[in-house]
Amino acid sequence: MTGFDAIADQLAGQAIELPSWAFGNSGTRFKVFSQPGVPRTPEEKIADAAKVHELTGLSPTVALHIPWDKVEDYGKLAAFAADHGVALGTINSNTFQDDDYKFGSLAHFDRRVRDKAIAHMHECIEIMDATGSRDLKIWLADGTNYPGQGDIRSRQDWLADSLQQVYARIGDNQRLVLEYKFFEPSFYATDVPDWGTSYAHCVALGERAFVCLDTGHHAPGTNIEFIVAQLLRLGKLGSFDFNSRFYADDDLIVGAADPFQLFRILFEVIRGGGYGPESGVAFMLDQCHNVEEKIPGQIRSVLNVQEMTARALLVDTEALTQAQQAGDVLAANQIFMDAFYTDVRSDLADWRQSRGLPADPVAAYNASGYRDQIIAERIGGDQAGWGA
Ligand code: AOS
Ligand code: ZN
Ligand code: ZN
Repeated sequence: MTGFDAIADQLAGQAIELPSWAFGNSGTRFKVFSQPGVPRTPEEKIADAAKVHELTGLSPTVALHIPWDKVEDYGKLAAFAADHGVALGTINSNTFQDDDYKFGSLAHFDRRVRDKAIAHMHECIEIMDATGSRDLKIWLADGTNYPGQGDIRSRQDWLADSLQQVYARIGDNQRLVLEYKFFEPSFYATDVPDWGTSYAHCVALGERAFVCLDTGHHAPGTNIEFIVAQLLRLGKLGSFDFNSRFYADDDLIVGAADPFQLFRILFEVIRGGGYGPESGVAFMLDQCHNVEEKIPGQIRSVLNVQEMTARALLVDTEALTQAQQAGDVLAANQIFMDAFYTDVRSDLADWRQSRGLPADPVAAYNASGYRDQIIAERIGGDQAGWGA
């Protein structure tokens, strides 16, 4: 077997977690645009995510965000998700939309505020116990805007201490994943700016702490696939927040701005043993759909990841190693590019049909009647937390 047939089986286990917030109204700091039919409740967000999974077979879990997805009974919410053919995934904490967090949360100079943020993380872990979720994701808005504003060294110590207290409650089958971002909402210094800082804290915490890599959180020109290779080598790559960007944290459809970068990242994921359910590396989307429709936007996103995964699996690694070790620069580059330029779309359409899935999931969504149904049923849809 060669070509697509040789890699087809490896596509079967692919799972890409959808963010509940992708289905709500969202926007920029300039304007939140509302769309008809958007979910009014966490249940309706889950139903939309389940529709994406039904049509693609690619997204068996949904990430929640607390408090945006707050409900009385999380066990019941997990049962609701199961009834719709999906499970609840990563629990995303929120320590950035409260006046108390103006100067930070886990890295704040005031113990009272740190304790409040730690208590929120503990609440998220209790929710994980109820939902059966594995991962607590921590992204911190902590940082400073002006030189001298804060003691950046002490803030690392406060952060380390706070994280320790959060980690102490992480169960044996649970994980803490710490996301980094080098800017925004603080612009002079953020307290977890880069993979190295996240890695240092995770190593200090222990074996159930991992780094979360959001593809939109790096300076332009950063070689993200190198970070992937390094974190996999160190055994500390926990998860991806996939999206794409032209400028900064644009949160656009993954693979839309730079499919070649996505291909290069996925090649290193596969090369480093980070692909597949056993690897412990979670693929998630962290996106908002401000001007395009949300459900087809999510369908397009998971298909983009699948497409670049297929192309990355197609790299002839044996020939590549030979060319690399012979010092044949151009041959090695050509082998790599040959896989990238392989159009796998019709093979993937056949592959989907052979598994009882629609060949074209976006067309199937358009023909499904689901859009009309939710527009008719959902009057007064909620906006996602972003832009709230
Ligand atoms: C913020 O920039 C981060 O990407 C977060 O991962 C995320 O968008 C937010 O915490 C929603 O969960
Ligand atoms: Zn993110
Ligand atoms: Zn982000």
